Amino acid sequence: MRIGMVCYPGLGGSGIVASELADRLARRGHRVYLFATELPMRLPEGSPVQFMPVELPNYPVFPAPLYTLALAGALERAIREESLELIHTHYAIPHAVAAELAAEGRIPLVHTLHGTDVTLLGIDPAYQTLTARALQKAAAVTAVSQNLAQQAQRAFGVSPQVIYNAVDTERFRPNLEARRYYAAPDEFLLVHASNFRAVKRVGDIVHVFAKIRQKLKARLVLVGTGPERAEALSIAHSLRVDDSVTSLATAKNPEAIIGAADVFLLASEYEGFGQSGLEALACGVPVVATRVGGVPEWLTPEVGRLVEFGDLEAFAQAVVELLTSPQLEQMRLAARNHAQAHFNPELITDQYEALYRRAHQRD
Ligand code: GMT
Repeated sequence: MRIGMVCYPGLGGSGIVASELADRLARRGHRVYLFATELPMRLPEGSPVQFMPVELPNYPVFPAPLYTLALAGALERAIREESLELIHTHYAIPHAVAAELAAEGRIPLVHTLHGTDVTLLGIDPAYQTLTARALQKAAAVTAVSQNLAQQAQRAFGVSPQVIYNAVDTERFRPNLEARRYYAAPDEFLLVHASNFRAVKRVGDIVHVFAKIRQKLKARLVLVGTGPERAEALSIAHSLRVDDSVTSLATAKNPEAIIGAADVFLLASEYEGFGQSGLEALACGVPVVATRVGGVPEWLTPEVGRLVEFGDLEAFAQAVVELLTSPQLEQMRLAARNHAQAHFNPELITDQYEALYRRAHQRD
């Protein structure tokens, strides 16, 4: 099939999911065109996917570059010139509307909802009506968790099929030999990785870490960067734990450090899924996370702990209990097995392929 895939190229999980899916589909023999404003960071090197840059011409008359129109134009050209047979967008805003503008009913559209495109932007009156209309007209809508599918029903009046995210367990694997680069032999190594947006509550992670430090010797490595990074580091300074916190802003190979951790921390206010936590499980690293959004759908008691959002005391307590538990080693094995068994990339690609076939037949 000739598939146009659309995503944001940056550090966000939706771009990762889209790029890796595009790559796997192309390796199965589909012709896949990946549309984004820059080469997506996690598109594997040497991938057979054809990157289609979305140029953003700006003119002084525009208040800002017209991304939706530029993307719609690029998709429309590819429908004619590359004979696209289906478009699959990741993150509904504004991709669902742009694809609808481009296709005008000529080819089926599939949209995958990821999180804040429903819970934050999806309820903003500036975007809600037209996005709902585009999603309702699509051949298929998917969501990355049951929780997000329910939220989408309320926000947009659609009933998405749930297709969970996958994790590449070849790439995300235990890496305990690297532990010595990040922590002293007598320190536990705790890791958080994200795009440091407000919803990730990285400040809470630092507060939790300060509580853990009162009980155990530990080091916190913060992987990635974004708007809240400076604030998180300033909290570490004010709580006098900055000498035990390492910030690694570049995240080209997050698996190298995640695979060396004892426990992975995720304190988000909401997660449509929580891809970084699943990547930690694949590395054999148990996760302590807030009970929000789609997180409880992959974080079971055998592989980690759920705590109520905002209860920092309980969060710290759960981490200390895990680190000192005789079951930690068993949990590490269970974490990797769980990721391999339930979030296998090939099985998840099968689900998308089946969906594309149905969408095409329906059209
Ligand atoms: O997590 C982010 O801030 C970025 C965002 C995105 O769309 O790039 O991530 C969302 O999609 C990921 C992939 O499906 C999910 O794992 C994240 O949970 C989701 N983020 C939120 O819902 C906050």
